[in-house]
Amino acid sequence: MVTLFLFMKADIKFHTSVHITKQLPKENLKEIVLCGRSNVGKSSFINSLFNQKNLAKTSSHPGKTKSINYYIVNGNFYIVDLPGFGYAKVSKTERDRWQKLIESYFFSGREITHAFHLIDSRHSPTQLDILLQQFLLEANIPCSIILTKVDKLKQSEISHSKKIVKEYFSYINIEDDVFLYSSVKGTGKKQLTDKILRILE
Ligand SMILES: Nc1nc2c(ncn2[C@@H]2O[C@H](COP(=O)(O)OP(=O)(O)OP(=O)(O)O)[C@@H](O)[C@H]2O)c(=O)[nH]1
Ligand SMILES: [Mg+2]
Repeated sequence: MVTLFLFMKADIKFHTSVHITKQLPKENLKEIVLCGRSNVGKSSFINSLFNQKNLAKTSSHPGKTKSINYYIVNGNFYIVDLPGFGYAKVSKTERDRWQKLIESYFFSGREITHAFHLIDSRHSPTQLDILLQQFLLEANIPCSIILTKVDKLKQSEISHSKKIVKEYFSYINIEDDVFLYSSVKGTGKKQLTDKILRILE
């Protein structure tokens, strides 16, 4: 059994950026993918979980990550940062390009071992979050939800946020597959590290 130590010492490196599907890596390693709306904190999640400062580029302006970014951990598995969706200001051409890229990624027959669907804990899931969930179910990709930015909420609001997730996605197991996270405070790091280790077993 790999221990928590693995993550503290994890050797994570940027691997490649994918703008069109033929750029997808040839190596067939397990992939753990981060998806969700723009600005929910996907790139910040990578930096904080792996104790990095600026490995994944983050921004307070939505739409920062525009390509599928692959990171390789201990030469052993990929963490995949998907560009966020639902950012109103992108052009239709850009949105269409995004949709095509994401769809072809999920249907590329890659070894997508698990998807983490990140949702800002301050907001209810949107129509696009619901679509993403349907999509992951159809593609048969195991999924957990991460409620992000919990440092911005009071305890009662966090409980409410969990309740909302349960209402929207009743099939998700709250105990095993809903996580609270704060990249700022480090909340949830241990739980997520343990989860990833279980996924990789
Ligand atoms: N308070 C707080 N802010 C956070 C947290 N995580 C991310 N942020 C902030 O939220 C903003 C967006 O973070 P990103 O990590 O760039 O979000 P993203 O989901 O990768 O966004 P796209 O690349 O546009 O899809 C940045 O200003 C971050 O500093 C958190 O846990 N707490
Ligand atoms: Mg990003």
